[in-house]
Amino acid sequence: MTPRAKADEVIAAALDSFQIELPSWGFANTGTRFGKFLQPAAAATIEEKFSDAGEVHRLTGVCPTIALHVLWDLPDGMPGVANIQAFSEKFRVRPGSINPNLFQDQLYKHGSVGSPDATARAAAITHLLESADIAKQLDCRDVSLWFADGSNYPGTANIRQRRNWFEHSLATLHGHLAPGQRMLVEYKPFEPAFYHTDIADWGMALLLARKAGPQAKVLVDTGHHYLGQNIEQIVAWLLADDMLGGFHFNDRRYADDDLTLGSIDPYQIFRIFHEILYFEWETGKRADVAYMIDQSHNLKGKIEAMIQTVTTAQELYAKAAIVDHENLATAQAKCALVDAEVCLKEAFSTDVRPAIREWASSHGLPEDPLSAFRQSGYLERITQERSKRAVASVSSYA
Ligand code: RM4
Ligand code: MN
Ligand code: MN
Repeated sequence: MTPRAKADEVIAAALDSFQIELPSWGFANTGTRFGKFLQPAAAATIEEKFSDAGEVHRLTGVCPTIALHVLWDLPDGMPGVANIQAFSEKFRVRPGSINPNLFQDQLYKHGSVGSPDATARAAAITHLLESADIAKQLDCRDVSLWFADGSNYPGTANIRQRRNWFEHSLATLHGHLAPGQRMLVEYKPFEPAFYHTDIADWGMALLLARKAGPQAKVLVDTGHHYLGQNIEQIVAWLLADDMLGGFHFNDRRYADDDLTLGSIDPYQIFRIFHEILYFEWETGKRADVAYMIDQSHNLKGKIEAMIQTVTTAQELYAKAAIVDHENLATAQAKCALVDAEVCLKEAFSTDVRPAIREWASSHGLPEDPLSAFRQSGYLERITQERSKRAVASVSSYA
C-alpha cells in the first residue's frame, strides 16, 4: 500500500468515528451587547432550529444531535419535551446536550447557585434538577453546565462561601442523575462577571466535578481561556485523569468571540485533536469526549457558517489522525526536537480534502456540502417563509 493510500484509509476510519453536535442557538438571531442585525432566514422557533440542524446533518452526515438551551428551547420546561420529540423525528436529528439557563432571570442578578440570596439558589437547584429530568425524558446523556456567577468588584463577594454553595448544588444535581448520564462543568475566566467568576478555570471545574461525583466531567470551551494559554495541555491533563467530558468549539482572537472554528488559529484546534488521538493511540482506549459547537454567527449566514465549521472540524481531525504516532513517540524519546516537530507539521500541512471528498461520496454524502447547500434551494425557501412572519422577540443571548 502506498503511504497516500494508507493515509486515506486512516482518514476514512477517523471520519467514521467523528461526530459533532450543533447548538440550537447557532441558528437563531444573536448579536453583541451593542445590538443584533437580524437575518430573515434565522430560526425563531424550536421547529425552525431543528429544521436547520437537520439540513446541516443531511449534508454533512456527522451532526446527528442538537444541543438545547432549556430557557430558549423549552421555555415551559418539561411540557416542551413532546414538541422536541416530534421535531426530532420529523427532521431526523436528536436532542443532544441539555443546557440549563441560570443567567437570564432577574432573580439571578447576583448569581444562581452561588447567590447569597437563598431564593435564587433554591430556584437554580430546581432548574438544574428539572434540566436533568428533561435530559432523562429525551434520552440525552449530558447536562451541560455553564454558570455566569461571579462578582464585579473586589470585596463584594465571599468567594469561599460561594464555592461551598456550588459544591452543594453540583452534588445535589449529581445525586439526581440517572446511571449513564453525565454532568459537564464548563469554566470561563470572565464575562459577564469582570472581577471574579465562580468557575473561572479548568482547575476549579475539575475540583468541583471531582467533588460532585464520578458522573461529573469537565467541559472545555476553546474561547474560555486567557490569550496564550496552552489549551492542548489542559486537554492532555484532563484526558490522563479521565476527566475530559466534552468541548465547546469555536475560535477567537480576543476573548469569548465565538467565531467560526479554525478561522483564526486552525493549528490550535489541530493540536487539541492531536492530543486526543495521541492519547487514544498510546492507551488503546477511546476518549469518551462529546464534541460540540458553541458559536454564534452574528453576520455570516447561520447555516452556511455551521457547514463551514463542521467541514473545518473534519479537516483538522483528519490531519490529526494522520500524525505518525510511532515516529513521534520515538522522536520524543530521543529528544529529537526538530524531527518531532516536523512529524506534527507534516500531518498539519497535508491536504486532506481529497480524502474527505472520497469519504463523503463513499457514504452517499455531497463532496462539497457548502455548494450542495447553496444548490438545494433551502435558504431561498426559508428566507421566503420566515420573512413573512413577524420576527419573534429575540431572547437568545449567545
Ligand atoms: C457562554 C458559554 C455557554 C453558552 C453561553 C450562551 O459563554 O459558552 O456554554 O451556553 O455562553
Ligand atoms: Mn460554551
Ligand atoms: Mn462562551
